[in-house]
Amino acid sequence: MTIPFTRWPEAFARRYREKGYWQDLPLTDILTRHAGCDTVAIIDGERRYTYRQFNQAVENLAATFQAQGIRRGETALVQLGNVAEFYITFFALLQAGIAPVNALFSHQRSELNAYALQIKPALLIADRAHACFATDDFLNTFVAAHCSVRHVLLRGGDGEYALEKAIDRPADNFLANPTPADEVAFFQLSGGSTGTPKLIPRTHNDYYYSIRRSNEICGITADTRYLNALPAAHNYAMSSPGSLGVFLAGGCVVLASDPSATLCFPLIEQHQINVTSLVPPAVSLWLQAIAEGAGNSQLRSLKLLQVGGARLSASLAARIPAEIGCQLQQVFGMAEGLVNYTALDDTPERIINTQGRPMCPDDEVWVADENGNPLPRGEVGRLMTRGPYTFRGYFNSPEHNASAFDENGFYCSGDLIAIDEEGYITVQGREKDQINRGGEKIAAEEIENLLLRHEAVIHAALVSMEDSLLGEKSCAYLVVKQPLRAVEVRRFLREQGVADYKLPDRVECVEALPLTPVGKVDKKQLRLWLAERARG
Ligand code: AMP
Ligand code: DBH
Repeated sequence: MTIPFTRWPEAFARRYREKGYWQDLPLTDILTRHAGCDTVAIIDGERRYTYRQFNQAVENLAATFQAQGIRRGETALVQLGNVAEFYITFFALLQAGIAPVNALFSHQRSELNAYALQIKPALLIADRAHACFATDDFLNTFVAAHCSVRHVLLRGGDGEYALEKAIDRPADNFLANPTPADEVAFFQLSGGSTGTPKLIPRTHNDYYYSIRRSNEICGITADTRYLNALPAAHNYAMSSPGSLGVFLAGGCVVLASDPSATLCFPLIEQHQINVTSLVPPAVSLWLQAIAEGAGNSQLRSLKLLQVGGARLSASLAARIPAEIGCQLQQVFGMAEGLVNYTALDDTPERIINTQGRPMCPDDEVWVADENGNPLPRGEVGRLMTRGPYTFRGYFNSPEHNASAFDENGFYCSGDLIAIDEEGYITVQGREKDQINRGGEKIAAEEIENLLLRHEAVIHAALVSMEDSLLGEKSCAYLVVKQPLRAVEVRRFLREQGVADYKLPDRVECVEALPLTPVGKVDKKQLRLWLAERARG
């Protein structure tokens, strides 16, 4: 059984192999290469796993999957937070050739159902600590609705359902059986701009390259002590270079459940963390905590702070070296592939003002005008890209792919960028119908569709509004049959089972939505209204 996906054309695959980007190794090699190593790989609260223990745990769990009769080429839906079991499960599934979708821990019923509908998982792995799985109600409904699901393992569960038990049970008969390196290893999540959350097939070859190259650029070694405070399942925290990069180098990953200063500062001091990654709002909160008295003395070991996921203002960027006392690296990436970094030896001016350069010499990036024609260097337009770790199509989405890619296989990310003479990119805006709420992406259409399910809602449009901390928040413009309060709207959406970060921060009921000349909702006009209101 193989998972269907859009492959790179043969000539590209050959070139990517010849140039050494694709090495035909499974992602599990990241771990098995350290199988005999007794240094600490993961610190999760009081728990520590050496690489040897980590490998053993992975083998035990993979053997369970095999004993359960789950075959290579099947899929799993996984929802685990920032816990050691997230990585153990990830590698165990890959060892058994099972491709996971790693839902974010903030996701709820709506997202979980949407993913399951697409991949038809044989296996569900989740956490009793998550509201959806605290009782069996949703679990029973989910298993009844998705008849592909044959097995369930729950962290914090009991009896045959216990994930921990499967991890501790010594493996007999385990035989590594990952999918071939040029097949799908797992699915990454797209922030999306469409009604249903989209899945991104990632192969061993392309993802392994992305991680290996990130390590070179970011200087990750066996001495790296990385604090993972972003959602573990997020592409940034997994691969840029993220925890997988640190495992590849044989370093140590310390887990934090959130990026708050109160949690992270003591962890940095206690574990002598030297690298971590944040989104811009977390940087603001760290700077505020330092200014309000925490100081930066707990952060002395920190050498490198990566910031990405959303636009970092130059003024915030400039404060990092002085006030946090470490080097800044900007990261502009996407779960679809392309990752850009400022280099560690770039000038401060570059590091503060740009989002870096594509990490691979064979990343092809250009800027298109609205008709798809190339623009001269320096001009602002649509980001178009293809390369050895940029996907060629969303899973099972021929219609959306037809508009997301041009005829030469270039992916249009929906970002508006400019590229300077030296190839440095600045992100100038966005064309896709998405809200970037401090790095958490909201597809407007997904929420609009849910809002339209409300009996009082006639029309709905979700737009971004400026926010000093998060960069953007969301506002729902509604045309309604009877007045609706924001709390009612949020409660309704919560009942539909969507993640909290997708709930509108503000709700405006209006007589009618403004339309463009062709009759589409004029979101530019709505954002203008919001800006005018904000100015008072
Ligand atoms: P996703 O498709 O959910 O992986 O989100 C990727 C998107 O996040 C990019 O296309 C950008 O819109 C945004 N993004 C990521 N990093 C940055 C950054 N450093 N600056 C501005 N936008 C960013
Ligand atoms: O926002 C992102 O998706 C992102 C940001 C930085 C990403 O996927 C990445 C680095 O790899």
